[in-house]
Amino acid sequence: MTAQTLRTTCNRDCPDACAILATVTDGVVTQLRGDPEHPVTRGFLCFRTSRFPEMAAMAERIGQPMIRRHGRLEPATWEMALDLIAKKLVQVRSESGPAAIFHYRSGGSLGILKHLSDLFFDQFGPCTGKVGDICSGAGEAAQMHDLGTSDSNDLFDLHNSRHIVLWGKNPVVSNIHLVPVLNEAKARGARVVLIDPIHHKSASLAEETLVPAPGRDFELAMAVARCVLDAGRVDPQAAVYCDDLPAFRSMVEQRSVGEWAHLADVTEAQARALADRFLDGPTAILVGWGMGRRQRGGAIVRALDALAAITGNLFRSGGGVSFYFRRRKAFRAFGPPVQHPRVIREPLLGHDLLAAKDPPVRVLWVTAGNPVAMLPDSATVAKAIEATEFVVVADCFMTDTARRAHVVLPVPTLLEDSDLMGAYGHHWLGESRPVVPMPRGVKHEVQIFQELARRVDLASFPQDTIDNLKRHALLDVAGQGASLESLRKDGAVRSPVADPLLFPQGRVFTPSGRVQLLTNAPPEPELLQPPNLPGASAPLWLFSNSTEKSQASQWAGKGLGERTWCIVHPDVVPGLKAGAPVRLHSASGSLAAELRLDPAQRKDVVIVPKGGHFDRGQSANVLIAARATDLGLGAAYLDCLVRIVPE
Ligand SMILES: Nc1nc2c(c(=O)[nH]1)N[C@H]1C(S)=C(S)[C@@H](COP(=O)(O)OP(=O)(O)OC[C@H]3O[C@@H](n4cnc5c(=O)[nH]c(N)nc54)[C@H](O)[C@@H]3O)O[C@H]1N2
Ligand SMILES: Nc1nc2c(c(=O)[nH]1)N[C@H]1C(S)=C(S)[C@@H](COP(=O)(O)OP(=O)(O)OC[C@H]3O[C@@H](n4cnc5c(=O)[nH]c(N)nc54)[C@H](O)[C@@H]3O)O[C@H]1N2
Ligand code: SF4
Ligand SMILES: [Mo]
Repeated sequence: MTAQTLRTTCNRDCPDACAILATVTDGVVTQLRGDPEHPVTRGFLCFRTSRFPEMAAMAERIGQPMIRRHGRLEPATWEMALDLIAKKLVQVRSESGPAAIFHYRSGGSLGILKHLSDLFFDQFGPCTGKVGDICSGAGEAAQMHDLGTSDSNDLFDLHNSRHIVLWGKNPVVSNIHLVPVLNEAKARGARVVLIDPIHHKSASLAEETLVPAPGRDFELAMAVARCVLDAGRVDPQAAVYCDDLPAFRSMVEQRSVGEWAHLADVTEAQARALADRFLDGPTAILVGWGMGRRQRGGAIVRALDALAAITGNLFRSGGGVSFYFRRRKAFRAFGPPVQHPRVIREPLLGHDLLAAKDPPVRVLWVTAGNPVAMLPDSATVAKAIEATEFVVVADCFMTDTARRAHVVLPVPTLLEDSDLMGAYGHHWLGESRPVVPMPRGVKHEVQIFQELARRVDLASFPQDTIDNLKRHALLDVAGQGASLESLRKDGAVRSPVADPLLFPQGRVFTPSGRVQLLTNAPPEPELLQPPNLPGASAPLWLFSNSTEKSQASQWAGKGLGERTWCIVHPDVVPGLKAGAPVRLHSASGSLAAELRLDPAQRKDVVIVPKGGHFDRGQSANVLIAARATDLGLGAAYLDCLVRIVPE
């Protein structure tokens, strides 16, 4: 028996980008551990990756290309699959123009080489592309507008915080390597507060938890701002580094602290205590993802930017308003920004795909995503994909989307991949390298596009080796300690282009150099009422939150039996017992679930897991209407009302 330890970097859509140590015994991965030397990974991995081999064994791995014949997907050779695709791409481009081809890439792997698929379709077309970002669109757009960037101070600057506000964030589940940093900050005296309408595991990290009404964070931020204004404690420099302070002030002064707090469904005392934190030493806001996934999501994040600015916390060590770490900043792009002849809005993908005319979308290429399960209004997404003439899906596993493809192309898993990774939860860069070879029938995506490029005579598409493509991506930072060789030697390197403090000069990166404060309260969200069937509960806000054991739709559903589950306060469904079969109804659809009860939850919410599979009847997205956020074309997943009916 020969055991070796090999290194790689996790490529999942997760803030942590962990450094993995894989023990490989006789060619088989026998253990996955976090690298103890990596400053953020610290020797541990999450459940879903430490158990990867057994989870992968349960999922339906795609081991060779498949082509649909007579309505069924059947095994095929790479020659056949790539010849067929090349012929179709060229034919559709010449008959209908490149806009008839739509390339959709999601975050199944965050490797930078995955962007070569964008380059291929740009050079071949340019083709139709997606706009918006269902994940972080609203929050990023808000910060770009206010601050000219969406990035963060160094993660370990949290050691200098007096208060840390986890605003709509559940690190124990979805950003687990933040937890040790929070614990260290606490040991140095930091005090953590959590603001979330849902009671979850991260409450154990906080000395205080605020449980506002869903989507009312704007009002809560206004209550805090009003306390700061009334106390005359606005940072004396704020008028210099912010635009529109007087207009911001008049917006805040439209209501009293008590009125704003009432709208947010917190007590006035809670709002005042939160304001006191912002005025008591450096306070960092860690902005989570949930409240940005609402129609007012952009305005909510803008309100948090404003709070950090007026309280003087934006530029201070231990402060800041951190939503994202710019994970691609260190990497040189493979081509100029893509100019699409037409765009499909990601949050409205089903609708836009069906509505596309002159030309219609005839070819759809999906990579690193499962839009049928994960985009809002899944039923329409499924219908639109089924109505498309030719669909190619590149994935490692059989998904709801792959099942609807005409050609399925198998790609490596995170243990077989070779790529470069930045992180959106810290500033370290890492390399992923195969710890086991990919199965014989599988191809690296770069190789797929290189082979296709040769078939469609795309001479400009890079035919370099993967290592050389990595070297290209690192050209701007290689001379500053982040060469491919250093990444290999050291396991991970801190990005040389990330300053310890995001705004070291005390100026933001907007065109005026000043923070753009929001000046108007956002309009009320439009909520679609669920049908009031006999025996139905009152309308409840639907939360479809991350769960520890699954990554979006990957591994979701395993061990769930026939039904997914939903959690409510017992008073929501008087007389019903845990385990009872129920059905959730929204204005868009219905979902069967098993009831779970939790007296710690608000009485106006219901929680289901994010990521349930569509074909198993477990996707929360059948309930969720496709609507965009106010900024950044995010998806308003969480502005969804449902009622529960016993089955
Ligand atoms: N285990 C696991 N980890 C993951 C993922 C996963 O699927 N599983 N997904 C990854 C991805 S794609 C991303 S983008 C990230 C983040 O992944 P997300 O799926 O966004 O993470 P969640 O943990 O669901 O965090 C959202 C939080 O926002 C809260 N929230 C919702 N609405 C509101 C509101 O109106 N106000 C406030 N204050 N809070 C609100 C929710 O209750 C929840 O606690 O995590 C990544 N990490
Ligand atoms: N209801 C609800 N819906 C949500 C959310 C929510 O909170 N609630 N969260 C949203 C968020 S934050 C996100 S980011 C999206 C996530 O949505 P998706 O990005 O569609 O997420 P996954 O289901 O993880 O699909 C990724 C796919 O990529 C595949 N994959 C893995 N590695 C590779 C690779 O190297 N190459 C290729 N080609 N494929 C690979 C995986 O097997 C998987 O099938 O879902 C969104 N949808
Ligand atoms: S999914 Fe996230 S937490 Fe888990 S190993 Fe990968 S990067 Fe780390
Ligand atoms: Mo995401």
